[in-house]
Amino acid sequence: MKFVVLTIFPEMFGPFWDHGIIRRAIEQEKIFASTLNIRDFAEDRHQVTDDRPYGGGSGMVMKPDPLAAAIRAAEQDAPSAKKILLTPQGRVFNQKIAHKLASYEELVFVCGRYEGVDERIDHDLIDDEISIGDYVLTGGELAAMVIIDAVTRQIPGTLGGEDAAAKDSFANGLLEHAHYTRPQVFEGKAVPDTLLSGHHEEIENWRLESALMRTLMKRADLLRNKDLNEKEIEMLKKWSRNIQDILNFHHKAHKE
Ligand code: 9D3
Repeated sequence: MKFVVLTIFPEMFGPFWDHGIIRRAIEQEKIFASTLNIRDFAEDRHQVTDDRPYGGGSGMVMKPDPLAAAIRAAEQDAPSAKKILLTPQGRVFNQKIAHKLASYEELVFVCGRYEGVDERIDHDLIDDEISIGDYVLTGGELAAMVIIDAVTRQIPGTLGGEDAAAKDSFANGLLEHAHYTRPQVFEGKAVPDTLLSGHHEEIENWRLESALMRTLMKRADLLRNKDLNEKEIEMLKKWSRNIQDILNFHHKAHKE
């Protein structure tokens, strides 16, 4: 996978490329990463990339000419790339989109700044528009990093060891089960016995139950959209019966 990022702040990406899973993926040549500075494509003496909006108003607009020249330069470097504009107006990024993007050979990310990019940077130059959520950032750079991080995790062999991408939260529609490491007792709180038992099947069941319970408590919306298997339905029914018993008991206690 080749990532090319167009930005007026290429320095923001140095530390990002240089750490953790991204760094290892680059070292292993699973991904190739580069940035192009949009400012380098401005023709004027001061290499200006923004200008005042026609029609007036506050804020600045990203000029179309340097940006178009930068996108065309990126195309030289990555001719088959899907070109993605990061913008608050884009479709909202999720795990499914991360998985889909990982199937491309090359991706170009266009990071907007200021109030937005000139409207004439359009369909010929951009293939897709993505937002990372409904909150206001100061530019597309952090959004590009979020997407590159999530996409890189989807590339086989980038996570070392086993295929953690398949086990990742959301891949199976559930939040992750609870995790514990040493010490066995921390501030009076012990690790659940099952996890110390060495009994692999019981541990797997415990983890499934933990994942189901956490999803129900924290993200019930995920459960509604998930295809539950028989085991998962049995666990939910068991809790439902337990809760019903508690409610029945309280109901009786109130009547007496
Ligand atoms: C005043 C109206 N604002 C729109 C919500 C203008 C505006 C604010 C911030 C326009 C652009 C930006 C910069 N943001 C991005 O470039 C951006 C972004 C974001 O702000 N949130 C979530 N995803 C993304 S992707 C790019």
